[in-house]
Amino acid sequence: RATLPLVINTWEFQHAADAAWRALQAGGSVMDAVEKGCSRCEAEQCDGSVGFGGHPDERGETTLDAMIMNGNTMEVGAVGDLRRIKNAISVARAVMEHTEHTLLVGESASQFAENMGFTAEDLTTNNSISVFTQWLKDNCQPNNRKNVSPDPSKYCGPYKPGPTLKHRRRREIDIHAHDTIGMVVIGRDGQIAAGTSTNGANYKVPGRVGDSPIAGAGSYVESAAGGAAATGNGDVMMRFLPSYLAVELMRIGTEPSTACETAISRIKRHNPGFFGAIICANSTGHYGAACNKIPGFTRFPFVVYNSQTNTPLLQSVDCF
Ligand code: SD4
Repeated sequence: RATLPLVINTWEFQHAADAAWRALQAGGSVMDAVEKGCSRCEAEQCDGSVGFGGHPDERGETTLDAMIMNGNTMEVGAVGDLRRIKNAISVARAVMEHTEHTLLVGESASQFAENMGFTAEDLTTNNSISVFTQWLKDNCQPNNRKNVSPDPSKYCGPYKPGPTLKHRRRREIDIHAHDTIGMVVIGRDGQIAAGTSTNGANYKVPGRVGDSPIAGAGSYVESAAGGAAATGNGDVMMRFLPSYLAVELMRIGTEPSTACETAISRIKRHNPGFFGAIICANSTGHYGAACNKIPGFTRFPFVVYNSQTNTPLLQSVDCF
């Protein structure tokens, strides 16, 4: 039996679900709940994959992607490649509420955030510096020595015309260093909002933006149908708009877990080994999740908070 309200989010981020639930209990909107929940993860640096100090890019800088979507108005606010600002989901909401736009990126997004009163600060930490330094030493072989061909698997730029992808190092998301928070919140009256926040892929090429701030990819919601949020290898997943697909399937009556599985299957058809998972909830508060089974990733944990669980309850689904 499903009950409303419902908070559901990716991974073991129970504090995030708790923060979202409390926001609802305090009379906040579903948008407030998503913002509070994701902000909690940003402040706690959930898994090192959300917020400051995690997943440095190839130059050692941590940059953030986030989005928030209102399933009643279909408004979206998002930021990609945000620098020097910790609270990415709130900047995303400011984009939605204070501009006519949907997505701001890079330095200009940071400038917007500063103008909106967000504090600019260094997102690197001692930990991110030491992780980055080690990675550089182990993996990044500069292509600057005469008469020595660089090991293609250790190519880290500078990027010039010439080497094609198969000669360059492929950046895989480290499945043990997950992961993005994606959250769907349904209010008592059936209003739904969704959001995501992440520091993206490890050692990405600077400028890389993942799936998380892309509507339909990182998350998607329409109050009449449901909401979904994805996590995993965004470079692959964003090509398939899995959150959009899942919501459209729920709109025509597909059960949430089947909708989630179909969204994963669609990606799997072309990328059998991709790392990724999705959570789904329909407008009545039924929910599900699915993930692609690969070595090292066979179960996907997620958190559910409703009046039945009465607590941010950790659940999980077998990947297929
Ligand atoms: C990205 N989807 O930037 C994010 C990262 C993630 O589990 O979810 N990792 O590609």
